[in-house]
Amino acid sequence: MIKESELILNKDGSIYHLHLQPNQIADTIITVGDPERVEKVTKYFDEVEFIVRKREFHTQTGTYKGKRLTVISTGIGTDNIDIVFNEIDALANINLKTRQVNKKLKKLKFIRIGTSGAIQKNIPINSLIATETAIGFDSLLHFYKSETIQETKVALEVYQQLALTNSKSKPYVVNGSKKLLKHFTSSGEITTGFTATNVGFYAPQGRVLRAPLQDEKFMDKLSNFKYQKLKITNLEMETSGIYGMAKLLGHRAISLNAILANRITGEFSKTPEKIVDNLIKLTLEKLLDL
Ligand code: R1P
Repeated sequence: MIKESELILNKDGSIYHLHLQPNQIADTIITVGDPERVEKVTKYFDEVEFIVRKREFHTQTGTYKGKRLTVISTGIGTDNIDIVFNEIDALANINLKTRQVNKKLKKLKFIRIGTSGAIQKNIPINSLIATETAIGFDSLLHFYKSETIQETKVALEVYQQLALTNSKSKPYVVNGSKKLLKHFTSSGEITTGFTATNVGFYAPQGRVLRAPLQDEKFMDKLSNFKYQKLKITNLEMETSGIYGMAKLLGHRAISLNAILANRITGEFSKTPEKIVDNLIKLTLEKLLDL
């Protein structure tokens, strides 16, 4: 039995941060960063069963062309991913009344519809990338017993080649679902990528407004990193956590990125809403035959 202090429920029996009940989540879950993006997905639904909002977590469950889907905003960062994945998994796999883990575990599908910046010159803005492998410069996964789900060889290579001076935590590397990757990339609109995740938007992604960087070469090292055929394609703030938590808990996940910026050429999309909308429509259609 999981203690009240560990599995926290609200007065209405819903899970602590997300404020959701077990029957309110579908088996396929779309995660978005921005709470405002939830409606940009569900406006294409046949119907929305309900809307729940708490902090940065905005959830809507409904059907798209007859398929039941949940769309949830995670806010920014892998710290939020820790909460969203543990609480959604609890809704699916823990009996909240008896506080016991269910004997038969559900395997959910998670699809991130996110935005990101490319770190290779040849990746155009307004293109779409599905992450095959994620490298986490955040430390989330290190707090879980997770060695067996990590790609430790690649992580060691990153650690050695980058010779990080700006982080005390070692990077970790996790793969997404091969099946979902194939499904989303087979028709060619979305290319395959190797995504780096970090803990902030400015210095952790090499941006300087006024505060100087501890390691000015960090971005160069990231974009020049090479392991066999792997080059890091893009940088954002959630994918490593999503892949790590999904794998740990026995779910499938894929991260789809609308490339809004190219950090090497310095360009930013003139039509960010349009490219995100394209990714939303493409994702919804592709989910129908999954
Ligand atoms: C930063 O602006 C945010 O945008 C990206 C980053 O991962 C970070 O969450 O993704 P989303 O647009 O999905 O939030």
